[in-house]
Amino acid sequence: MPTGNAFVDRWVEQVRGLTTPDRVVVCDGSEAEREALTAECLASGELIALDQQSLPGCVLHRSASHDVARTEHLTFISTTDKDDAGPTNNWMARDAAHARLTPLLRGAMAGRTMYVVPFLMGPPGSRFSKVGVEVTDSRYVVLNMRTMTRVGAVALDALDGSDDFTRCLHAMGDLSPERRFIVHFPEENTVWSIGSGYGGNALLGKKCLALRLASWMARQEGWLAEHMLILGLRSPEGRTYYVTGAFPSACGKTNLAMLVPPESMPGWKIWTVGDDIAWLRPGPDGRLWAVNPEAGFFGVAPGTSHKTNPTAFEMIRRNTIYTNVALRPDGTPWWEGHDDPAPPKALDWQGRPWTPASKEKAAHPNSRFTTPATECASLSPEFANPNGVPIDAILFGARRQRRVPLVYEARSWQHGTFLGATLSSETTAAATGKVGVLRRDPMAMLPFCGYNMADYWGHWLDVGRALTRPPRIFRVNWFRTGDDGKFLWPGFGDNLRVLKWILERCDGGGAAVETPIGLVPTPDALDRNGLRLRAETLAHLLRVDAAEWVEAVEGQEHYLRSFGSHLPAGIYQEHLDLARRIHDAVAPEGWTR
Ligand code: GTP
Ligand code: SPV
Ligand code: MN
Repeated sequence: MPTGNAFVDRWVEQVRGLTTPDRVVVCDGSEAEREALTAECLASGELIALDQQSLPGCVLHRSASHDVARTEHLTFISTTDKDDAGPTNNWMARDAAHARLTPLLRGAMAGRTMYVVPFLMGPPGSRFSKVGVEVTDSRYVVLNMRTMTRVGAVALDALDGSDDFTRCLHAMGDLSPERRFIVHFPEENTVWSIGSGYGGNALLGKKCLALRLASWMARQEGWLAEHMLILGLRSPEGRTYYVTGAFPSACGKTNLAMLVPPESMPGWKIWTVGDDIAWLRPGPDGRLWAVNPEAGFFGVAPGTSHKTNPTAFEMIRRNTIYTNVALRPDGTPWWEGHDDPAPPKALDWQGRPWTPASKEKAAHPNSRFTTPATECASLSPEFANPNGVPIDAILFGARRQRRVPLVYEARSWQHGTFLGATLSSETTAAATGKVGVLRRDPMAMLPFCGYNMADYWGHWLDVGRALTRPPRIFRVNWFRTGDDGKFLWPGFGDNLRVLKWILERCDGGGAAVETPIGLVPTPDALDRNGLRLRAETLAHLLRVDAAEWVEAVEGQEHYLRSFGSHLPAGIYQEHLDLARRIHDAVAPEGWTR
């Protein structure tokens, strides 16, 4: 069945010859297609129906038990020159990648159906948008792609007969991590993924195209592809602002993007533009403009409740694919951090009997929901605006139990780029490996930058130079803990208090104090109306203890130097300036360098 695009058809033929499926189906994105695929999945057991009375259109998927998160050690950038991938990426020579993956792909779809999914990332008719075609032998992947991207004629129309599309080849293989590879070929605008059905490994429009390959294209074309939420805010005075935020995986983007203002802050209105990926371009007005290339949300289920994120909680009651959550006897899902107490009995994420006495979690910590953006009550009217939205502020956020204050402002675009470049965060369940380990995650892009990280920082500085009205840049941390290990800041809706100060700063107001690391709000500058927080706690949240930064700065020196000649001078200069300010702050009186 041809797509009508000769380049697509020729590539699909090649893939068919290699993977030898029994059948080839070109997806059109129609409702009938969704119904048919869902029915097949329900019959095969790939999906389990949930209670359709309370959760219309909702289904549950259980993945293989060792295929539940991104596998960063099996993710590669394959370029001619190793230096182009840089020291933070796994690199595979092109020939070596072909030699390793071709045997795994050969005959990989025998006895199965190969689905051809033409998809558009970004709004139709937008100069931001990019086309991909994913070929996959997983119906679950097709159903997820239909929610997360714009599938069918809308993509082929955007392609308009050209060969300007990302070739996304996905095969389930035997799901063994021994034979799992996610390889990106930026020079050929191609991704090969085999051996995983998990979101970031298998929905190739998302992290593979929209971040790794897009970041490569963006460098060439003068824009930025970022792991960022996009949020709109209207103040009680009626001014509208847009903010983006780069936080590492499972560090709060979806929650911030759907923030519900606390009752004590009446008059604020919040809109969700995106929760995971932003494509940013300098506009003719010298401002930075953003679109969300996705069409749905692939969000973390645990911790999602009426209390924490009512917008998401309501949104996932319809047309949602749940992956690896627990199942209650009444056909409804449950997870840790749900409003309902633990059910007396349930099936855990692997389908095994579970009770509150069980040692293991009922839902996988990286269990997810896949929901169309159109189900989100706070979806911005500008969501599909081909021009995007103009950005006032950029946030870099991460999980940091210690040292990093609730919020501080960069002095300039270059200083802000430095704050992003030196971002570190405690690891989460979104990727396989140990949770809670502090690691560098520059711009929250460590796992997603498709080229040399230091060149990427240089590109940030270049983009900044193309802006006459650049967004202001801030560092935020909702996750500082007290001596008892508990979060000091209430987070979620109350994060609006921090955003309010940020927007005041953008308008030239908002009281701040200079510290060696940047500008921190005075305690009174934060709106505390209705907030029950002890003065000592707030002081702790805002504290910058220069002595604690001495060690951090030493580690940074080593880290930045590891990028060698690729390190932009401006970034190193910011490091030297920080080191000097920290030194001056801790040096005893009369002590000179
Ligand atoms: P990815 O989809 O993996 O990129 O993650 P994300 O950045 O969108 O993370 P998400 O908003 O889904 O949050 C992940 C976890 O952090 C959830 O369990 C949330 O409940 C929790 N979380 C989010 N915001 C806050 C906050 O302000 N404070 C606290 N304490 N936890 C938060
Ligand atoms: C993340 O891990 O940052 C996610 C989920 O947003 S995934 O699409 O699997 O990468
Ligand atoms: Mn993400």
